[in-house]
Amino acid sequence: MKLYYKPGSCSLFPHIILHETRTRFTLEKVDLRTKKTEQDRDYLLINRKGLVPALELDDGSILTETVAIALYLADKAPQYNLIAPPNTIHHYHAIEWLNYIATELHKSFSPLFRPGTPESYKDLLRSYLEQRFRYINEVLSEHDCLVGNRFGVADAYLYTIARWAQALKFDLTHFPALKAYLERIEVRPSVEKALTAEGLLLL
Ligand SMILES: N[C@@H](CCC(=O)N[C@@H](CS)C(=O)NCC(=O)O)C(=O)O
Repeated sequence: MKLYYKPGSCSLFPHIILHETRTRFTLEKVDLRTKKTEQDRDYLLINRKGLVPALELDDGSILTETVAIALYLADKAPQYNLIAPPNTIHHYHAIEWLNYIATELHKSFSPLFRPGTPESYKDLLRSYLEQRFRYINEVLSEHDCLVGNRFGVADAYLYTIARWAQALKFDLTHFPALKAYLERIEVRPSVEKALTAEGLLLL
């Protein structure tokens, strides 16, 4: 398999899951501005959406969308227990978190990285995101992980997106349980390997 990625972007989430599931894969970096890959290929011919991540499967087909890729990898390697089996309530709680992170966090962060976003809208987004982090901090002050007290797909997604809070200088000192959680996740070998491959620093 091959993961098309941009360092530090949401593609870090499936990158972590590739390591968690001991999947054999290669990486190809994408310049999202020029839509060229590091092998000088037109990325729009690989993923017409022009977004990372994209996963090239061994049959050459392409799977896109962070959550779909992560669930595909987790389902292919159930022995690593990255999501509870279907028909258990923990399975649906994992999906509940994935959806929350995608819609409430991921897509609220995106405009903060765009140079054209008006400052007043950025302020609104920052306070919206802080409310979400307050809720997550409350949950994590009672639980070590998001679902069933074991690391799973939702934790890899939350770690990936919460890194952006650090990059954008959100003050996480108000959220000690979240901070401690991110530090616990960061020392997982899968996370360390993905960060190293993407040239990223620890939080
Ligand atoms: N719904 C997509 C969103 C992916 C996404 O937002 N990717 C960003 C990086 S985190 C991107 O490629 N942005 C490039 C652009 O907006 O041109 C998913 O979950 O995979």
